[in-house]
Amino acid sequence: MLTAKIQKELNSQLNKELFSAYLYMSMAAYFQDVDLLGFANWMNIQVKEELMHAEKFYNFIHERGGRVALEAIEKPLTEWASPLTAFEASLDHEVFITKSINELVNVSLQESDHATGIFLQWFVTEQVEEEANTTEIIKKLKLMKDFPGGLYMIDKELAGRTLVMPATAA
Ligand code: OFO
Repeated sequence: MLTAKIQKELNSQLNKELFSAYLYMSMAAYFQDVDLLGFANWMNIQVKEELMHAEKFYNFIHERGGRVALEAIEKPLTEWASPLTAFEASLDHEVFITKSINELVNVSLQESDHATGIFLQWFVTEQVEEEANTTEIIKKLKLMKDFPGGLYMIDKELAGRTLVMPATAA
């Protein structure tokens, strides 16, 4: 059984995961608009991953006898000055999500809800990967900044990203 506090926090994180999907869908649309289809592909895969994150929270709340209560999803930005700016915004968002997951772990400890704590460990690990993946692309974008055709090389590489289903997906 979930305490009211944990249920509220889990629902709030579910909303943040849905916003993540919304934000990355907006970034995918931006990349599509500027004909960077590999970047758009990468972001579209990210959307699917975020929806899986949201689904994990949705399923866990129900599994614990709680009640999912969906809230309004914030409107994301629709334009970025450059691919680098978009990826920097993506990293900022992932850092925000990492902080939010860490705070949720703290709340689960305060409430002595160890089942929620164990559930959240998957997300603690996932956030390391989320930040690393985005940081790697930012590094490449900076490295290739003055190299003619560099952006298209990265675009070609990002076109190859496919959805990897996590073994522990709920
Ligand atoms: Fe991008 O990890 Fe969920 O939000």
